[in-house]
Amino acid sequence: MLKALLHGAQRRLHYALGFDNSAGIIRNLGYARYHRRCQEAYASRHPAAPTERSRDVALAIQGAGFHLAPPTPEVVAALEPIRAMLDARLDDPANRVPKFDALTRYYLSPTEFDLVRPVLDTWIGAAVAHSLRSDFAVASAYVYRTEPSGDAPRSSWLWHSDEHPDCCLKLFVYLTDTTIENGAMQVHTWPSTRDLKRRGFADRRSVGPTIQADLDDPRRYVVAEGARGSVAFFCANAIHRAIWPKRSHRDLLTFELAPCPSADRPYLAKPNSYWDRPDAPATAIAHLSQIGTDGAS
Ligand SMILES: O=C(O)CCC(=O)C(=O)O
Repeated sequence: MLKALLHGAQRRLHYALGFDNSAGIIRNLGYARYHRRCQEAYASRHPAAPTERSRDVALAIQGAGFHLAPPTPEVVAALEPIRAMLDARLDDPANRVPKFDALTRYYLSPTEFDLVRPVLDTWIGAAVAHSLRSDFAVASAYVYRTEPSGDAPRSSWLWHSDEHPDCCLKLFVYLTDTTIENGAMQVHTWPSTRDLKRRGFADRRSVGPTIQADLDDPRRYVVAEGARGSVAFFCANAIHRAIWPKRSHRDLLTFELAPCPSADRPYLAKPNSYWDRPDAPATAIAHLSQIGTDGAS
């Protein structure tokens, strides 16, 4: 009980200081320092001026923490050659997540990521770089399927913030047409998220009735519906939740991205542990360049 109260107070202090996560003040200053270093390296390479689309995406992410771009022929064409490979991973029962009855998730190997990389090399990568004002590394890439489930909401199915470094971005590339019926994600954009965090939202498992009513108020959140090939750009510290499909299923190709000092968009294949230290990208990049891009040592 005391532990939960202290945890909530600690989170609220971070939010009051203007951070969108509660990873620790020293650590947040480290993330900011690291991001600045990446931005300086990017500026020194004199990147091309942003296109209108990149500028729109950057402004939307900064203002709302979330932007859903409709499908473009370029992204749909980049998905076509990898579709069978991704479907095979999603159809494979070995990739079902044991603690959920209706969730499949598969992290791409470095070799598979190389096949998927052209998706990021479309305007998507330019929009991300412009949003971060830096180049980026791909911390992880995975395919993800949700199907109708009898599970009560828990984990990602409760309103939550991922508590990632503020400079990181998540991307969902829609592999199926996605509506509320097949489990479109729901997101509170920055104004609502920051209001809820400032008023005390801290722990997905312990939410007071007033904040719960505002979390559940459909006038306050966005339902991320879009056709196949849509791209959701998303700061995962914005409060969001997954929804079990009522029928059919929803498939996503997900990328977790972080600023990077080099321009080669390395694939770190490091779910979770990657986020612990702001210097980890530089270390991992040096390591990757020693061992080669297939990850074999
Ligand atoms: O599946 C979804 O719609 C959301 C998943 C989620 O909560 C996350 O990626 O952080």
